[in-house]
Amino acid sequence: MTDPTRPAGPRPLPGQGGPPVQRVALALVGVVAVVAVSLAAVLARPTLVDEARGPHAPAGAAAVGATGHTTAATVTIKGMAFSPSSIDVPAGDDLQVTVINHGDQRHDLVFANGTGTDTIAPGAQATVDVGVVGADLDGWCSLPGHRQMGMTLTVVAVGAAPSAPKAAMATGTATTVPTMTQLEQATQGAPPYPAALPPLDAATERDYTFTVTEGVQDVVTGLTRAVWTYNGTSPGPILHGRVGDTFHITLVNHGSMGHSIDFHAGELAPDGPMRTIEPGQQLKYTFTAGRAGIWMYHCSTMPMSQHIANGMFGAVVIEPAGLDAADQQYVLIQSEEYLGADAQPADPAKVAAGIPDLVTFNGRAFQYDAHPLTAHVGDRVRIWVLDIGPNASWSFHVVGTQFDTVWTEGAYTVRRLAAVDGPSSGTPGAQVLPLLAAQGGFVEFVPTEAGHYAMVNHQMSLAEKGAHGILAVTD
Ligand SMILES: [Cu+2]
Repeated sequence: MTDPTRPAGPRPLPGQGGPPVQRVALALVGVVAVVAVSLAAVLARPTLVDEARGPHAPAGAAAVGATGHTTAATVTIKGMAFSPSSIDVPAGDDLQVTVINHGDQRHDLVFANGTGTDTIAPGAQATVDVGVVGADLDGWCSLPGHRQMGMTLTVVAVGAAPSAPKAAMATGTATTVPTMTQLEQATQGAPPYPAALPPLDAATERDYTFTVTEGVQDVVTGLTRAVWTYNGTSPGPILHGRVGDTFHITLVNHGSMGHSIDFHAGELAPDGPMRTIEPGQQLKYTFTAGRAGIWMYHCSTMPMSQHIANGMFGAVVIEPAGLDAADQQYVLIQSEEYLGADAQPADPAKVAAGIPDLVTFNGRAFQYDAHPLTAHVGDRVRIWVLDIGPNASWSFHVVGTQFDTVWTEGAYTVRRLAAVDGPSSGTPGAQVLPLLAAQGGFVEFVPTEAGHYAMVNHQMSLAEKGAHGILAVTD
C-alpha cells in the first residue's frame, strides 16, 4: 500500500541541489519514501549551519598594530569540546589554529571575525588563518547545537585593551511562531502522514534500507524548517512485526553531517551498530525483536535533542501475543518542534529550555484536524501511541470515549472482559494513557455514536500547539 501523494518529503536544501541528483523510491511497509538529494559529496560546512559570521577581517575590534609575528596553536576535539578551550596570543600577532578532530562525528571551528575551517571528518585535521588578533575573539563549532553543548573556544589577545562586553550567543530563531489558524490552514493542502498501522505480513526476516537525507519542509506560508529524515519523511517508516522477527537494517547517510540510528526494539551492544557514520557511509544493524511493544527508533548522534527535534525518529510495532481483533488500527507519534530561523534546524536554545513552539502528531501540527482518521459506530478502534519527545510528555485522551483496554510498556493496565463488554458493563476503564518521552502503548475503545472525537494531549497547552486531531465516526 504505497501512496504516491505522500507528503512531505522534504525538499532538497537550497544550495545543495547540484548534480548528481538521485531520486530513489523505496517502498517500506506502506510508506513511500522520497529521497531527496545525494549529499554524499558535500563535505564542506553544511549550509544548514548559518550562525552569523562577518566578512574576513582582522580579529577583534581594537586597533592594534600588527607585529609581523605568527602564533601557531593546535586544538584537539574530544567528545563535544575543544582542548584547550582558550588560546593566548600576543596582541598584534597573526594566529594560525590547527584543529585535530578526535571526535566521532564532523565538527568545525569558526570565529566571530568570519574565519573558520570547513567541517572536519573524524580523524582528520584542518588549519585556519584567523588573521591579526587585536582583541579577544570567540570561536565555536557551527554544526547545529554543538556550540550550545559547549564547543566554544576563546582567543585571548594578551596585551590588548580590555574587550567590550560580549554580545549574547546568537542562535537563529523564528521571528514569529505560527498561530493555530495558520497551522490549520497549512495542513489543508498537505497530504497527511498515513496513520494506519501498516499490515502485518508473514515474514520473519525483514530487510530495510534507511537512507538519511536533509531538506526543508514548509511549516506555514513564509516559514520553512530544516528537516533531517529517514527515507524522506518524518516520522520515518513505521515497521510492524512479531516477537521473534529479525530486522536487517542498512543505514545509508546521504546527509552533510554524521548521523546514526538506535532501535529500542532490539537488545545489543550499542558500540558498533549505533555508531555515527560519515556522509557517504553505510552500516548494517541487525536486531531480533524479543519483546512486544511500540518501540522508538531515533538518531543518536550528539546532540541527540537536535537530531530528534529535526525529524530523525520513527516506530517499530511488535504485537503482543494474543492481541484481540480490531476494526481500525492507527499509529500516532508525538514529537516537538523548536523553530529556528527560516530553513534552519531547531533553535538549540529553545530545545535546551524545553518549551516547544509546536507539538505534532506524526510530524505535523493539527494535520488530522484537516484530514481526520475514520471509524464506524461500533468499531473496535486501537490506537498505538509513542511519545518521541525529545522532551515533552503526553497525556493521551480521546474526547467522548473511555478506554476499555490500555496496554503500555509491556503490560495491560486495563483489559476489557469480552463476556461483559459494553459501555454500561461496569468494567474498569481509563481516560488517558500517560506517556513520558520514549514510552508507548495502545488504547482501545468503541465509539457509540457518530461524531467528531478529538484525539489530544490533555496537557492543554501542548494540544493548542498542535497535539490535536480528529477521529471522524460515521454510522
Ligand atoms: Cu542525525
